[in-house]
Amino acid sequence: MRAAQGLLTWSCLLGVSLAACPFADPAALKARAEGDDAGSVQPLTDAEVDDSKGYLTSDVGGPIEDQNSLKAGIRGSTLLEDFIFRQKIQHFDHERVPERAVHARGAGAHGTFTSYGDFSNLTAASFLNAKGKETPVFVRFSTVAGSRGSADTARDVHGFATRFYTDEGNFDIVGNNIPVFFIQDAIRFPDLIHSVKPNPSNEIPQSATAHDSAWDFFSSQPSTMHTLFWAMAGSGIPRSYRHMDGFGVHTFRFVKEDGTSQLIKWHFKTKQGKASLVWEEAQALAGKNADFHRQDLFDAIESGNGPSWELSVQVVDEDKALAFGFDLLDPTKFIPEELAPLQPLGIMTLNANPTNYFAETEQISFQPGHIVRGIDFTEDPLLQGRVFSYLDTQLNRHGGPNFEQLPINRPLIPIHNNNRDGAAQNLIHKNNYAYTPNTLNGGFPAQANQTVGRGFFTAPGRTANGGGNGGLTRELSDTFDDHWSQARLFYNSLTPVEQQFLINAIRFETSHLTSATVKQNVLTQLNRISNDIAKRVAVTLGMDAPAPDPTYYNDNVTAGISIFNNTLPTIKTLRVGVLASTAAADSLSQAAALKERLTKDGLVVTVVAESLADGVDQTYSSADATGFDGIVVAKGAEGLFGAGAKASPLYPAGRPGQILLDGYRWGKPVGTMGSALEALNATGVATTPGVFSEEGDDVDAFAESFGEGLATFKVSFSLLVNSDRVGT
Ligand code: HDE
Repeated sequence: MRAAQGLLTWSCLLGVSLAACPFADPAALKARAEGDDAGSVQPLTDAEVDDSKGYLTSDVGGPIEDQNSLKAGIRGSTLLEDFIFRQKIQHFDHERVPERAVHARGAGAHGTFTSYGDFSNLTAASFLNAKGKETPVFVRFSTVAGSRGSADTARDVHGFATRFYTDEGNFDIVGNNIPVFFIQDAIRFPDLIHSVKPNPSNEIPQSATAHDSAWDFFSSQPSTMHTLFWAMAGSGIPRSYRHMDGFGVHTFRFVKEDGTSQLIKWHFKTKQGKASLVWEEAQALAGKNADFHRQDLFDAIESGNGPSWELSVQVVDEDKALAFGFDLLDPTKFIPEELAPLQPLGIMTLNANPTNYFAETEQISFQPGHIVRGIDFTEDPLLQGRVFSYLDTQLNRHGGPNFEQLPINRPLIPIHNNNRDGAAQNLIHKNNYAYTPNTLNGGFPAQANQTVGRGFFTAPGRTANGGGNGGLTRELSDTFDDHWSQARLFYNSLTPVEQQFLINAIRFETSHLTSATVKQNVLTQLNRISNDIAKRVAVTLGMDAPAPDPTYYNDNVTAGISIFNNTLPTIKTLRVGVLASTAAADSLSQAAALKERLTKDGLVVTVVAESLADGVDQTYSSADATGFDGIVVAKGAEGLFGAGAKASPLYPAGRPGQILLDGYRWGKPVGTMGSALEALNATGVATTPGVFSEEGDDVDAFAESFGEGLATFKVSFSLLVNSDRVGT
């Protein structure tokens, strides 16, 4: 076999038999290069372990007889000889890998991306080259600052990382739910993260920025202002992963088949509509259900209501990189939709939960460097650093260079290269000539290019110096200097209620500060965005606001920013609590009727009563307003509310009223049926917008108006734009 191979190579080199020489004929080279690659790899199913039958074995297959360790006599010490014991405990001791340095807390799911058409007029990327073409995806959502066990509803930027398993390799968009970032140069990332993470002395506070060091950094590094405003508004506390958008953040590049390229920004627009929690609710949730977002995603997919996002791009010619009054290489800026419309490319739907959290969600190793043919980078200095950082971090997490071989990381197409060995090598390479160029393996793996193998290429016209003079420098371009105009644009584009919530959030965070210098610096920065904001925060801090600093003040507004200004396109999967009483027979029967009717709209309905009687799903001992997007009191339950309510030993005093009142205070639609109207008065809930009272028994009529309330989502806030809560 070896001799024959040698013969082929030599005859090829000496030109004796050109027909036998793969280098000579591109068609032959192509045929051989692609010959054994037919069909795609199925890494996940190939790796599945089915324990539904079989005997317990050790890691090397020997059957295990029982679960006791081997001892020197029935009461004697455990023997070193017990390799079964040692293997089991040792494996357990090594069960964890280092958690992600940032974005440690997250949840993910599988799905499919379907292209709307052939976009070869924009990019050579193969997953976008045909209408209806389907590409498997895995998406991982996350918070940034918290550790792996932290609560889902911490106020934070949220990760939105998507892997496309394309037929030309893996492509990752490692994005966030906010279209801009805190800093402009990757070298500052460790500083940002150190400032945000808990105090090194006592590791307090977990997963929170309401502390001196975070705001010290924010106010000393004003490039953070714009992203900070997004994080302090609704995007920092989304209702669920399903109700948030995703963004690539940096400007990337689409490269066409002819090598020409254009600049792009990636957008994932949620098909569920955007929705957010309110802060107090998020805080309560952190204690009541730390897995709130994880659970929501899992349940939606299990119930067949997997979420969808439309993937779009904004496309801009390279010579317009500075045309909008900011630099497209500056990741603290977004392009308002009015300046570059969103061009939809396809739809992504998540439809399968991971089988094993660790194997899939924990081990997936996203990298901005995972790009495919047709997509390229820009000189955004944040992106440039990320291309290094993610590979480096995966090496640390997985203890070696073979993590791309893990089932969740393997591309669906075969891999051929000269990378060899390393910890946990899973592949058995047959080629003994692991170098290029070679003759001894017939020149394989062959080098791809435009004609054969559809080789990866960098946009040919790309310049490396961003139009500068190419001299070495450690400066940032002065086109990156304006940190305040877009923060103001963002603020202007919110509804007054959301503006108030943003200010409340800054008040909450800065009220935790102890350093007078930091507080003063925060006011200085806020004042560059708006004197009104600075004043409203200053009053809470008991300080004087600085005089107006109007250089960057503007009245510009842009679409697509407000969360409260939208009606949800679907109310399916939202959760309704029906508060009923076992003490009144018609209460439970009406609760059942409400449940039946609301379930028809795809709502998830929970009937709550004093004890788990027939038709009761949850008790007042365990239920609370965080569990519901809307709350209805069924008739006959009114006796459980208010000061006059008969105390029950079954739950803490006042629980039913607390649920109703919390729901109302947190902007959820609340409603009553018939006599239950009394519950409103008893708990001090006024009949204002957001409160739906049906006089009679007509559950259909109730469901209709209540459904509209759910679609408005934070209904009482959305409607009470001019309430006395706003503008203070
Ligand atoms: Fe990340 N980031 N990041 N980041 N990032 C990581 O990589 C880093 C940045 C983002 O679900 C780490 O695998 C640097 C911007 C997401 O697995 C790490 C810089 C954006 C995820 C890392 C940034 C992100 C990460 C930690 C500044 C939005 C989670 C573990 C140059 C566009 C991915 C890991 C997942 C994770 C470094 C800035 C998004 C340490 C150095 C900007 C969604 O490598």
